[in-house]
Amino acid sequence: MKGVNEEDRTEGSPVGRRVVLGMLGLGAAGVAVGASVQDGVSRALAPVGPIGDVLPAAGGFRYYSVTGRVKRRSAATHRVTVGGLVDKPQAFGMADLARFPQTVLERDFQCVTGWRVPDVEWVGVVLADLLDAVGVSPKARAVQFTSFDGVYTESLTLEQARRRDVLVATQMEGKPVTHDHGGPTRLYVAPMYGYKSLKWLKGIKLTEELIPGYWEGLGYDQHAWVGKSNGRDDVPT
Ligand SMILES: Nc1nc2c(c(=O)[nH]1)N[C@H]1C(S)=C(S)[C@@H](COP(=O)(O)O)O[C@H]1N2
Ligand SMILES: [Mo]
Repeated sequence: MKGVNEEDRTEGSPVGRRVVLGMLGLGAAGVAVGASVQDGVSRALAPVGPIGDVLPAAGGFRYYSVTGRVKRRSAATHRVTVGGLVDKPQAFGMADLARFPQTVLERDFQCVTGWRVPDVEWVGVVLADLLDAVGVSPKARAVQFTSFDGVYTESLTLEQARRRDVLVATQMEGKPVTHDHGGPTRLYVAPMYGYKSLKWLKGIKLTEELIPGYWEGLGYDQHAWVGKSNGRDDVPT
């Protein structure tokens, strides 16, 4: 019993995250770029612990927020904007999103720090359908996502973003996505690790270049396929 608890605690701790960073190749980056990168990452990761952004949540999830508490947005007034290299920038409210075909995906949700929640059900609009609605410019090669926490960002190549298992999620486990899980709208990138699934989604921007996200800037893989090697990477050239 004691052993189980201890292991569980280690997975979400700063140590756990550092070990995983090593696995993802940060060790190599540290060697190549110099000690300052490693120091920077350690400092940045220090708040990732019981004090700051890791709270135990129901059903095996942890609530993550690199910014601590985030101000709530009411579903009635919340909008997701889609802009950048598009023909017709638009802001979608919850009622607008509800008019698109709804997709249900049930998958394991996996964080790189080791925790995994089996069979989580998400409902939302396939991101590709939103992209088609605004019309993507031929110059666009990537998509950047921003959060109304004001800090967290993520990105995908346009090819990744057009997969049918990438959603703007509005429901999780049969209910509207809760604030703590990133509602009213959250990105859900089913084939990748949890850090790609940006919470409190407010902006979707088509870009020419792939702009690394929050954790990528700290050494995480841009292409975070679960259970696949980097052989599937498809960086735009
Ligand atoms: N805005 C924002 N999105 C985020 C994060 C975050 O800190 N801030 N953490 C990411 C990570 S590392 C994981 S594993 C999942 C965790 O989702 P949860 O908080 O709903 O459990 O959210 C991802 N999206
Ligand atoms: Mo994560």
